Amino acid sequence: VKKVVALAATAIAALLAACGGGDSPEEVTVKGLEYAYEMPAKVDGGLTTMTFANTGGLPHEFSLGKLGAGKTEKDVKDFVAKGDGGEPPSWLTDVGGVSGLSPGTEIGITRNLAPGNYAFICFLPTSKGELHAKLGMIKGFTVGEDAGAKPPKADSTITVTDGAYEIPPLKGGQQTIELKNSGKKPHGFNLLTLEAGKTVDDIDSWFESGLKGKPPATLYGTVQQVPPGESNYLDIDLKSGVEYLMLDEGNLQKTFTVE
Ligand SMILES: [Cu+2]
Repeated sequence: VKKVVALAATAIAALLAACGGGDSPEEVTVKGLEYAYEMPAKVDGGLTTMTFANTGGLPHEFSLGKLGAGKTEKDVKDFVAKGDGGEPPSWLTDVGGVSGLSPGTEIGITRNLAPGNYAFICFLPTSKGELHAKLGMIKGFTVGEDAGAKPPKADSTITVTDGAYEIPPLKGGQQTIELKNSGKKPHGFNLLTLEAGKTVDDIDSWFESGLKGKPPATLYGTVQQVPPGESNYLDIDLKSGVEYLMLDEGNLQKTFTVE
């Protein structure tokens, strides 16, 4: 009997190790809809897992700005309300959030966040050309001290260098993918699927038109910017047999078909 108990204890220890130990990151959900974000006012610092869900009927993005000392959501709202298209103020730093997510899509991102005040901002336009941000899609939140969470265990790794994406064979289903930037510059990991016969140029035209008409792609957001030498972790349900496209602001791109 003792031996069985010992074996069970070993199995549990192995299982915990496989899950990244007892220090898995805090999980919070950030919903985007017309025209608001729904999320907690405070999250853990260090590695945090955010589930991004577009629960609305239009595409939404989750651009992330870190605010300087003493700045709050109201300061971001005042800046956006001015709407002069000028450079962002020095106290607002773009730290790369999640790019456009199509309605009904959901992904998770685990990343490191330093303590301080932040804001999600949606710069996508309505069909009338108004920024969603001006209609309410600005949400300030506070990141606390580093809670010491450990990175999740990734099922596979997508690496970007300054010249290309390296994407291993990927299987369908819910999984965790490490998004690793081995380059010397920041790089994005924008994931999408194109509609039949559509190209990246059609996506550019669609954005330039203010997202008018039938979308040429389904957008899975992912991350706008991973700093050099760092990793983010993507939780996603990949569909077998589907061709996906990974984009970095149009400079780097790679298609891959899920097994
Ligand atoms: Cu939006």
